[in-house]
Amino acid sequence: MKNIDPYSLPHTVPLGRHELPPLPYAYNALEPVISQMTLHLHHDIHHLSYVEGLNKAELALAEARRTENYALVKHWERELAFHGSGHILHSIYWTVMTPNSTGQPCPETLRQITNAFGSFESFKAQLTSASIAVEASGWGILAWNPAWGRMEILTAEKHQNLTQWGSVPLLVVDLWEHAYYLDYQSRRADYANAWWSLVNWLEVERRLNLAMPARVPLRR
Ligand code: MN3
Repeated sequence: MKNIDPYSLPHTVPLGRHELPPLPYAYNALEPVISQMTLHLHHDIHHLSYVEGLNKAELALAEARRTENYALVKHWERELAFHGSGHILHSIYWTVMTPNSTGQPCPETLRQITNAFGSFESFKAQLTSASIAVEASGWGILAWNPAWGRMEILTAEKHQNLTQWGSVPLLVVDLWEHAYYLDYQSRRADYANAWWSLVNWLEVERRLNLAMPARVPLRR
């Protein structure tokens, strides 16, 4: 397998080089709904700490690969997911707000909302209820599910839950006990190592080619 230099790939955010995107409006633009003080703290301090934490995690994992020392891999994968999801979700949050809202969805959005939820009113009621009910570091999310070809309302109770929102799975390995226990019992590592001989790399390549054009860069 050839060595990939992430610094030379176009359209790639190099490892450890995520940046805080500026707000697309003035800090006082969303008043009185959201105050200038809130936006300053939320954007300049909270979002920045996600960006810094993400960069730190990426560089720590690069160092782990270089030194082949994975002793802290669980910690850094958690950091990667927590800060990565925080950076992605906040970047989207800023851009889906505006002081000049038209107050109603555009035609295709409305068509998809109606298709998925029956009506705009039902959609709004479900998203509002779900957002109010969500616990902890939570988000209400309207998402496009490419597997089913329609919108879905989802919530993230802990936005890290070991994912980065918007990522498209290319290759997955099931590590629930039901996947290996009859064959390997408690020897999960044996299963995880043996599993590699089963991978359908042609399918992974097909999924990669479908996913790559779908890249939606975070606005700057
Ligand atoms: Mn926040």
